[in-house]
Amino acid sequence: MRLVLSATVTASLFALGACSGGAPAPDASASAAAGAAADPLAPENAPNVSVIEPVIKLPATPGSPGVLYFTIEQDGGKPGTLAAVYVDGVGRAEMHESKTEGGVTTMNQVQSVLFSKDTPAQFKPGGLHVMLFDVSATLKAGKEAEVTFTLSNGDKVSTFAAVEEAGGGMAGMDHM
Ligand SMILES: [Cu+2]
Repeated sequence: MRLVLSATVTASLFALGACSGGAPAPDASASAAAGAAADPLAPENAPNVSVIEPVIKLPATPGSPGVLYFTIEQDGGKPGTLAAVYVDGVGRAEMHESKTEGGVTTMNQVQSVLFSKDTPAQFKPGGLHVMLFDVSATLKAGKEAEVTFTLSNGDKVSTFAAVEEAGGGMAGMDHM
């Protein structure tokens, strides 16, 4: 199954089915973002955007997905829109949202997530999370992996996430 992802950022949540889709990674070729000509030693991180406590949970079993949790907030200025996440050593990272209704938990892919100073976006168990497919064996517990967050305006924020063992539970389901 191939999911066709619209490039239109509507800040809506799109229900694109569960995690089993074999969709290719969204086009991440926009790495040549404009305005990157400043001090080469300075990080090119977007101003006023903070990523707090990024943590990668490794797959419970090899080949199953891992998951990334964090909180992202805008410290000032206009609210931001998170549009894509890239994790070094991971084949594909998708933003998902878990919901439980009537005892049934479903997980949908989301295309963008709004965040602001007053309303940070919290990616945590039971809600928003970033699902990590094709996790390389180079990611090991106790180490760090570089994570890059791309906003809808092209700004990026790069940081390092702690890598931890899976929390147990059913393979690939423990993040729900
Ligand atoms: Cu998921």
